[in-house]
Amino acid sequence: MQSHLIEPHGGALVNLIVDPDRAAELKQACRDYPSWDLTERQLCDVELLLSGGFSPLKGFLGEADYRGVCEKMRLADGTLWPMPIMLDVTEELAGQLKAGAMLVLRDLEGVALAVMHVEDVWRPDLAAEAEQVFGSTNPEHPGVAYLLRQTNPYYVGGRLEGLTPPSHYDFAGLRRTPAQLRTQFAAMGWRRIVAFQTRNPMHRAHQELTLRAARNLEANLLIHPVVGLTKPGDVDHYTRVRCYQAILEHYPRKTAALSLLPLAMRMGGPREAVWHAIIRKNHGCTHLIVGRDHAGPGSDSTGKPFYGPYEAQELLNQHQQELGIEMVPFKMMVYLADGDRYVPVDEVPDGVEAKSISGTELRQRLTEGREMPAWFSFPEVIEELRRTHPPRSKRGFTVFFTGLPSSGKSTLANVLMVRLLEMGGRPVTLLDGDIVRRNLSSELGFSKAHRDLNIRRIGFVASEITKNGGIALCAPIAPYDSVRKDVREMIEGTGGGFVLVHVATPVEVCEQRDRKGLYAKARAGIIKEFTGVSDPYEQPADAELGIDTSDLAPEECVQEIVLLLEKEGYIAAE
Ligand code: PPS
Repeated sequence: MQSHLIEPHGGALVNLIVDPDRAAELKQACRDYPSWDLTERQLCDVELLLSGGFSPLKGFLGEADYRGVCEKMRLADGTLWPMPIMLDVTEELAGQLKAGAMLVLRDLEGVALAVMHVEDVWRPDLAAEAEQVFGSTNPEHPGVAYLLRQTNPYYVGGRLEGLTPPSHYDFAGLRRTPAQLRTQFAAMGWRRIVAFQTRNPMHRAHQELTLRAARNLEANLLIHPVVGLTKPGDVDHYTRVRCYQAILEHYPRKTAALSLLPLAMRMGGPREAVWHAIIRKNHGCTHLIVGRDHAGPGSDSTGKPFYGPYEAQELLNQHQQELGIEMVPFKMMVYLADGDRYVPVDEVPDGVEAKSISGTELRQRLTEGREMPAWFSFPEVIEELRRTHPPRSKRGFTVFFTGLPSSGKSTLANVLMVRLLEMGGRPVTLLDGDIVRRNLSSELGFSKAHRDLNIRRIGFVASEITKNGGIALCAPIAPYDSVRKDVREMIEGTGGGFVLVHVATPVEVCEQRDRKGLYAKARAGIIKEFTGVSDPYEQPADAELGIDTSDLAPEECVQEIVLLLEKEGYIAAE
């Protein structure tokens, strides 16, 4: 029944899940084997190894295959394979393993997913790998950053026997393995299938483009979005899947299908495009749409793109004959008001104005709660995006006060809390220095390590509050710049706002106030490591606002903060 479908890469679809008897035998034996808790990236890789999405691979690469892939994009037997699929482990575990050992691979909850027959254990040169695979060692490239900062120092290669695929509780009905998709295609009589790879929400331009591709090729369409790991900062997959489900209704009936791919992208541009083609071939697709800067990480901080806009198309073009899956190259689609239609950018008639909205502009419009033109997207898609990306005035935010003891942090935080509660709308939580020390950090002292830990705890709680749409007001001393920056990153990463207020009252004024009598004790040497007297305070250079409370009433200071929050859109008229 499946004979009319395209052959998998290497000729046969790999299925590493063993039969129940062997699984029972292995599970018993697992108790005596060393085990490894898979990282998120490794979990994605294991899933596609077990299901045959990475056919012909039968496990994580050994050293000879690894070298071949890095240097020549080929496995040791000559098969084209562009991306190293590696199991990186700690030095400690590597020390317990040698060829012939068995290693249990477990998911985040400790469930044994597979057993590896260890063939190779070695320490790779990760910088050299970055250069060979990504053409760069610049950590602004997310694939490079992962290699240089998050990858464990040893690689272990070997064949896998799969016990069970990783479990997913989200959109289970939409996650189809290569075998399931192939069965589905065969049952529907689909033989020419064009795949669309995406990590973004789809709008009208994408729908027009995929429709065109399918029509021109007289093929069916598989929308095959990545829901494993994509580029940091991307729209979460829950939102995206709801958008894809909505857009599916805009294709002629029974011509398009949606399936989710648990891939961990590397943002490897050209090599990644070849990899994507192999994966789609394994899933039964005959064609893959490849656009401008396919799977590219964009540009570095100097504005230089990591890859040329059509480099991915060029590399795949060189290999498509060998692979047998065809590339459908496409240019960016733009909107022509005249005729209410989308055309490829190189087909825009002279003198006609073409429109498009970039991802950055879309995010900006959502943040500001601005209107979205009907030509750009479908109302259901916009509604989904608005639900998860409300305007700033409806998102959570944190105001983080920092300053010397007795500088006025707590007073300002308390007055600001009252003002925000009077306005209403969002819940407000005060994480004052003393309150936190009593409830969250009662065992901590005032060494640098303890202060940093204290601030990280405050940052964690504030980021949870912010993520869930609330307002967190933090008022610790937070004397160290680097941990303040980490907290900013953590909170901004939730999509909420972060406003750093430096309460810059001079130390002489603070000491004169000495509300708790602690400066006096510090001068007398009774309290050690006292900020401003015998311990450092690093002035922030990145504060959104600096306030010297020496000659201002608290209400006046807070008014400045409120005005800033209004200006930045955190608070707005209903
Ligand atoms: S930190 O550095 O951010 O962890 O400090 P924080 O948790 O905000 O400190 C809270 C209050 O502890 C009192 N206190 C001290 N401060 C600084 N240094 C030393 N050694 C110290 N010992 C006790 C101090 O009153 C801080 O409160 P504020 O409101 O800043 O005066």
